[in-house]
Amino acid sequence: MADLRAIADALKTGRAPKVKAMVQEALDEGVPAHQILNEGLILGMGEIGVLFKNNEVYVPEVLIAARAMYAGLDLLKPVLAASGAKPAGVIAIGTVQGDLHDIGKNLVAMMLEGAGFEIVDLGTDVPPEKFVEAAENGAQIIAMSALLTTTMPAMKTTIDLLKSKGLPTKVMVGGAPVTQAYADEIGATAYSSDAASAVDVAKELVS
Ligand code: B1M
Repeated sequence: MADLRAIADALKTGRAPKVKAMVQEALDEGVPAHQILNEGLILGMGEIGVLFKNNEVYVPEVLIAARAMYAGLDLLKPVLAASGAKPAGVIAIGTVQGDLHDIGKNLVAMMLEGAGFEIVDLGTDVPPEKFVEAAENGAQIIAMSALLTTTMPAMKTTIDLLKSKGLPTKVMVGGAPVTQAYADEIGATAYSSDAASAVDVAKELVS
C-alpha cells in the first residue's frame, strides 16, 4: 500500500528516482493526486524547509530535495491539471534588473511551488515592466530577489510602477542585502529573510 510518509522521507534525502517510483505507485493504487502532493511532496519539502531555516541542512541538500520534488511533481501536474485542482495562488518571481544571481531566487521559487503555489519564473535581470506585465496577467504576488546593493533600488522602481498603474498586487522582497527596514522604506507588502519564511509570508498574503 502507498506510504506517503515514505515519499516525504525519500524527498528529504533527495532520492529523485525513488520519489518518482513511489508517486507512480501511489497513483496506480488510486491515491488522489492532491493527497500525494500534500501528504508526501509538500510535507517533505516543508520539513526540509524547517531544517534549512535552522541551519541543519544547507543549499546543496535543499537543491537536491527540490530536484526530487520535481521528479514527483512532474507525474502529478497533468493529473492535478485534469482534476482542476486550484493552486494556492499565482506568484511571479524574478531577480531584479541588473542582477544575475539566481540561486536564492530558485530556492524560494521551488519552496513556494512545493507549498502549492503556481510559479511564473521571470528569470534574472528582470526589468520593472516585465514584473508589471506579470501582475497585469493575473499574478497575485510579485516576488523580487536582489543580491547586490546596487540593484536593490530596482525593487522600489518596480513597486512605484505597480502603484502608478493602480495594480492591487502584493509585493514580497528578499535577498541577502535586503532587510525588513528596507522593505518598509520602499513600500513592499512583505519581506522574508529565507526561502522557508517566504512560504509562510506568501501563505499569509493570500489568506
Ligand atoms: Co556575486 N556577489 N557577484 N556572484 N555572489 C555576492 C552577492 C557578494 C555579496 C560577494 C561578495 O562580495 N562578498 C557581492 C555583492 C556585494 C554587495 O552588493 N553588497 C557580489 C558581487 C559584487 C558580484 C559581482 C558584481 C562580481 C563582479 O563581477 N565584480 C557580480 C554581479 C553580477 C550581476 O549580478 N550583475 C557577481 C556575480 C556572481 C556570479 C555570477 C559569479 C555568482 C552567481 C551565480 C548564480 O546565481 N547563478 C555569484 C555568487 C554565487 C555570489 C555569492 C558567492 C553567493 C550567492 C548565493 O547564491 N548564495 C555571494 C556571496 C554570498 O552571498 N555569500 C555573491 C546562496 C543563496 C541560497 O543565498 O541568494 O542570499 P541568497 O538567497 C537566500 C536569501 O537571501 C533569501 O532566500 C535564499 C535562501 O534562503 N532570498 C529571498 C533570496 N531571494 C529572496 C526573495 C524573497 C525571499 C527571500 O522573496 C521574494
